Amino acid sequence: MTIPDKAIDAVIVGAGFGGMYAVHRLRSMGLSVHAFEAADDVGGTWWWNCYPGARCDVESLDYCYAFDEALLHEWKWSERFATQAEVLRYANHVADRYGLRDNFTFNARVNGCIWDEDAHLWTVTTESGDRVRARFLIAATGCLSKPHRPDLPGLDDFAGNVLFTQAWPKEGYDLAGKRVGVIGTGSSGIQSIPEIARRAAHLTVFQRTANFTLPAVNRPIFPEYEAEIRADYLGHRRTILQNKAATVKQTIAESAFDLSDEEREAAYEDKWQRGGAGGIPVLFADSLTNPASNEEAANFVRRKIAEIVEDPETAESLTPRDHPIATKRICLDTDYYATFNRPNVTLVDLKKTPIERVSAGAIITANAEYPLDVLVFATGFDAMTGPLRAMNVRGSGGQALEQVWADGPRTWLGLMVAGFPNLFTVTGPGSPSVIVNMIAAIEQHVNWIADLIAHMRETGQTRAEPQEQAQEEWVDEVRRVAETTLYPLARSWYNGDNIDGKPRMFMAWLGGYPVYAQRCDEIAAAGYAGLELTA
Ligand code: NA7
Repeated sequence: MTIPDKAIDAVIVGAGFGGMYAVHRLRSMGLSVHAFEAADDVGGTWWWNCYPGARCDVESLDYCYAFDEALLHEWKWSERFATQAEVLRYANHVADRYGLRDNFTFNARVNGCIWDEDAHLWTVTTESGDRVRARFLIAATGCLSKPHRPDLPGLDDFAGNVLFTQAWPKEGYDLAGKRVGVIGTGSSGIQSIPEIARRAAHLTVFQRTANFTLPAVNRPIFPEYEAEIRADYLGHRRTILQNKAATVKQTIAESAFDLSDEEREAAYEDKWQRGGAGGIPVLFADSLTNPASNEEAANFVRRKIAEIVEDPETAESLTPRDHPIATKRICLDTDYYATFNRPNVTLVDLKKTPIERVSAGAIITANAEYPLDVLVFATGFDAMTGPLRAMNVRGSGGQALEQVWADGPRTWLGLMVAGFPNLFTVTGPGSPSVIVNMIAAIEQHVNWIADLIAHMRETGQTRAEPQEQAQEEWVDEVRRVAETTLYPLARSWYNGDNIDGKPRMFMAWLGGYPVYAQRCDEIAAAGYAGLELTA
């Protein structure tokens, strides 16, 4: 699309599910919109993260838009947990169906956003020199889109190929006959390791922290279950939106100790056999608040690791002991622990023998050298704040978001930021975002933003900024809710721990989707209490 010369209503950043829906929703209201995307097509995280084994960990029937019932019904998912390729096909289908690409400039990375206080307009520029002026700026930049790539000593000397799960070659990469090293055992590592092990001559996994992962038990969707949902798909959606994670409810009792030892063990076993992420850690409502309850779930998984992994030393290294289960994002896998029984797989426990350096053909640790042809980084992201800070946003009085957030992100509802009028952060820090079904969170945010913009147009307002006091209260509430849980006990990207120098702060709302959505609705119904609306 040609970039408009005249000021438009809204500029949207990102062509993931957030940006796509924002374009559709605002355009349907008759607004003029233009959107930028760094990649060459739609899909966001599903465009970039195309490593072997990449898969959604929310059930397909719930990981989709619900804004159009016809769309819900016409798209058929083939598996319980969709592959990256299938989710990307879905994103493309949506883009085609609603003509969304018409409003996008692709291969355009936003590198500057400046607020003009006199005109009440944002000026947004890209690395390639595009420039748009717009009343509203909608950052749909995703929570996990700025990669974290650790700089290992000697990495530049490595003569083999260096790959990143987050930017896997689109044309694929033939691992056959190769000696591969994977650094990182978060979700991306845990999903890709079994696949890489099947293809490579040898795989060496460099693990810094053992992580909890549960069997996905991926399979075709049971036809009776699908038929039941499709009989009233929107009703099903309304039902799951009443649950904390905006997915199907798994909790069976308030406390792990409401059941006898035998009953509890049987319940964990049942969930383990059925699979899925929302199982074992949320089976009991107190799993993430009561350390003893959490330890029951953690010990169950630890026993499973000991049963599956044949070599006791490898099993022990794979056993997480430094954080409560699910306080680092729980992973879903297919054959992860069993992969370490393969003769072509070696686990290197970096807690015992840290990486010293990389040479032309190997990774060298404190006591061994591991020859490699390919090095894969599955080392995560500068989560939540990284993508927003990278846009170089300057608000009222020229203040930089980077500076304002130097001690951690401060937002109102995870949606807006004091000092940055008319800026909206879809699934921003301080909202449920990564803790819940992301597509549900995206739709709720975009709908709220669209309703506010409609209200401003009706009432002739051109500037919206949260009051400092309202923002501080929200930041405080997010912190207080987090402190009632076990989440702050883990060193994780939820807390900013994975990036050197990043301030420690729990970055998501843990009070659950329904409470959050209700709060947003009440604020809107009260004429946007907490927001300063001016003309
Ligand atoms: P994660 O979950 O942040 O995992 C990154 C992994 O990389 C984790 O095991 C890290 O160990 C490890 N890591 C990071 N830096 C290093 C260095 N320097 N040396 C060794 N190991 C390192 O990212 P993912 O991409 O797997 O998953 C992110 C989300 O994407 C996921 O939760 C899903 O929502 C989708 P650490 O634990 O920090 O010791």
